[in-house]
This record gives sequence, C-alpha cells and structure tokens, in this order.
Amino acid sequence: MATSVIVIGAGVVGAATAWSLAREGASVLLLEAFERGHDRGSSHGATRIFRHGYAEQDYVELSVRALQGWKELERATGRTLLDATGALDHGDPAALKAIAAAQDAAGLPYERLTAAEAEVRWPGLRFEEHVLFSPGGGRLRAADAVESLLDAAERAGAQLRFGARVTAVYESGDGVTVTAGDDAHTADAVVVAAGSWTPLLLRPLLAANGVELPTVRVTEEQPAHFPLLPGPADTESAWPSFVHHPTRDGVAGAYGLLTPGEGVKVGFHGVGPEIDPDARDRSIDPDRLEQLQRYVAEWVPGVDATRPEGISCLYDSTEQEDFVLDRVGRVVIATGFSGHGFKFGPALGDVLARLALHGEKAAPRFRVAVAPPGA
Ligand code: PYC
Repeated sequence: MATSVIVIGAGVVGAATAWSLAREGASVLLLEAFERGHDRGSSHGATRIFRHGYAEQDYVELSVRALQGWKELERATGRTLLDATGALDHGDPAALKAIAAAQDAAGLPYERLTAAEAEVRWPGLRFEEHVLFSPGGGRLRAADAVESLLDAAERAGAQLRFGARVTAVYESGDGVTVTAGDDAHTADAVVVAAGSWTPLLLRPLLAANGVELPTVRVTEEQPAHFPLLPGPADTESAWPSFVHHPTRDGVAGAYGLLTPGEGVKVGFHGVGPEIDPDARDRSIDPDRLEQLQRYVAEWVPGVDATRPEGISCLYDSTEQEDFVLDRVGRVVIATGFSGHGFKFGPALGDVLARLALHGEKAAPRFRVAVAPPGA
C-alpha cells in the first residue's frame, strides 16, 4: 500500500512537497488554513528573486537543484515561471568574495564589475563597492509558481483541501493524526510546512520528544513597489534582481527586482517587528515606509521613490537564517525560511518528501537539536 502523508500548508514549500510526494507514489492529503493562493503568509505576490549567489555550499547546491525543479515544473505545466534577468550582488567586499568562492566551487558563472561599470550597464541602480553579476539568476513568477505546483500535485494524485486549519498534530498508535475543525486525519507521516505557523503547531510535540526547535522569529516585513521613471531604466531588460550587502554593522541589507506591471519591488531584509501571525492588520507603517523611500532615493534612481505601494508579508527567521528541515518520529518539520526560501521551492519539496518517505536526512545545517537520552 502507498505511504500516506499529510502536508500542512499550501505555500510554496507545502505545494512543492505535495508535488514531490505524489510523484513518488505517496497518498497525499494537503491541508491549508486559508484559500488557494492566499496572501496571509510568505508565498504571495507576483515575483521573487531566483539566485545562486550564496556563500554557503549547502544553499548553492539547493539552488542548483531548485533550478532543475523549476524547469521541470515549466515543462510539466507548459508555463513560464522563471525569467532569466540575471542577479546582482553588491556591497560588502567580504560577502562578495565568499559568494564568488562558492560559485567557483560549484562551477557557476559570474562576472565582476566595478560600481562605475555596473552603473553604466544598469542605470536604474547605484552600486556600492564591488558588483557580482550572475547570469543564472533571475526572477520567479511567484504566484504562478505556487499555482503550478498545486496544479501539478493535484494532477499527480494529491488531494488538496483549503479552509482546513490544523489545530493539533500528535502521534497516534502507528500513525500521526492531525485535527482540522471537526475532522481528524491519520497518516503514516506529516509534513508541517505552515510557514510562520509551524513553530506554534509543533513546539509542544517536539518539547515532549526532547527536541529543541531553534528560535523562529515571526516578523512582518514591509517592502514596496516603486514605479519606473522615464529614462534609460524604463525597460524590463534594465532590471536584474539585486541584493545589497551592508558594508556597516547595524545597517540592514536590501534587495529588489522588477515586478512587470507593478514597478520595482524593494525591501530591507528581515528588519520588521515581531508579530503574532494571526493578529496582524497588514496596515503599512508610514515611518518604515519613509525609511525605505530614503534608501530607494539614494540607491535606486531608476524609480520614483515618492510613489511607493507598500506590501505586508511574513518572515519566519532563525538566528543564522538557516532553514529547519528535519524529521522527528513521524513528523517532518519545515520552517525558518527567513525570507529567502521561495527560490528553493522544488528542491525543498524534494528534501521534505525524502524525509517523509525514507527518513533521509538533510544536511546537518538544517537539523534540529535532539537532547541525549536521559537529559
Ligand atoms: O532572495 O535572498 C533572497 C531574498 C532576500 C530578501 C528577499 N529575497
């Protein structure tokens, strides 16, 4: 009989996991608290950065796997999901050196430019220190990507239920049971990919098993779209995705990319206040927006910094921004995506499906700490 797996959460990670599991022949039930394609978590919006530009080999490898997965999903659904705009890193020379070394180790191409050279080539941006351009990076069509993953999962046999909020997960006899409203579902394993809600759902069960989930801070982040100004950067080809690595302590990193039809999305990375994900009103904080506008006026001259359209989204961040991908008993844990997880969607689905079906561990960086027996 097929292994049965419940997946909790239909954001990019849950949807990708359901797709991977269903393709492996598992019997899959995906439960999502909100409606299909909802905007309450971390997976909504039209675009996300795709890039290989990490200093850590684990993430570079995951990005290469993810690229294969996105291409496969494009073939399976007939949709374009990844636009090859390239991706830029600029700022802190030490950060760029580490990224370049990791690209070298993985055999991934990149180009080094001075700030002055880069400003000629991408006139919508200003650059600090050195610049790395990675032609393999780009822009994911995020909303289409999540829908495509859900579609592919369904076509591979997964059952999807929306408006099914899971309130408890517990091991029961030789299975694991989850409750959602009046319903209880039992399966061989469960993958909890509920983003900012995962720690809330799992902490009691994990604590009872002597497992320490790393601290996951849930914050409300507030990037914004800015319209293009007429001029040399008023064209789609002028906008690779970009990450600005801070050169001074205490200054936030920033990122951005063009969302066709909406303008250039720019945000500070992981600076928002901690919040309860069920108690947020999603209103835009004018002081934080003004701070972002000041950044944009200085570093993104190709857009109109006076006309922002604020966005509210959630980050579930660990201290080192490392993901948590592990299994305890019959429960697979997926959290800590720290605002940079979307790009890895299909690779994460693959890792989580292997954990659920075969207990195959992810790299040590992604594991939880288990107390020794008797501790
Ligand atoms: O791709 O790493 C990323 C990123 C950071 C903030 C938003 N996206």
